[in-house]
Amino acid sequence: MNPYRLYLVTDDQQDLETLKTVVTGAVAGGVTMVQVREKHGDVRAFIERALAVKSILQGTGVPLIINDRIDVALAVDADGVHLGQSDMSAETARRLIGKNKLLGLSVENEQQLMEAESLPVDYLGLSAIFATPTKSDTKKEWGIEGLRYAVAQSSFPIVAIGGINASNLDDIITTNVDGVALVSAICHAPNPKQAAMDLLRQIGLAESRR
Ligand code: TZP
Ligand code: MG
Repeated sequence: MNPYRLYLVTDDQQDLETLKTVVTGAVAGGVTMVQVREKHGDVRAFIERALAVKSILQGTGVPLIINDRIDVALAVDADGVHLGQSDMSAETARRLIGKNKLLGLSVENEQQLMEAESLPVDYLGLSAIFATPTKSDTKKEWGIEGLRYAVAQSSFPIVAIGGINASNLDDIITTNVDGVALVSAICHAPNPKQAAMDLLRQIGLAESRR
């Protein structure tokens, strides 16, 4: 199974109970990977939230990925880590987590996309496809044509992130991208399970047309 197909990234603005409700629903709805992303809390809170998500994912086959922090990933024995360009280098991260864990890297421009070719990563996150209120420090947006170019150029699986929702998902899928990562389209949906089911159905239909 392609683990990147529908990749939930958690919203660090949501409290622990909401986080658990969202992840439980999203997993029931079929998300294929979950990243715990924390930008404001302290490391103890990060670990607590990661462990809560880990226990929801237990036995589902859905991998748990930790954003930015190798120490948190190791502490909770996550399935992988997702690095940004200003986090620890991919080489160092790989040495610390070993070869059996997933390592993702965000790339924000063409130069980073090319440099990633020689790095020991498993997949790339194309950040950001569209401007999004969820992350205010994104630089330029790849757009659909930038995403199409990156998918064609890269030898790694590509995950699109940033501003993706039902209204632009069909266009995203036409680029042959390996997966989509979303925060608000699932975390802020009135029913995260239904949202995940609807998004997966839409992905399946769009894939069958490409
Ligand atoms: N990295 C690039 S954009 C983004 C991250 C974490 C936020 C995506 O959130 P949303 O709500 O799916 O646009
Ligand atoms: Mg990061």
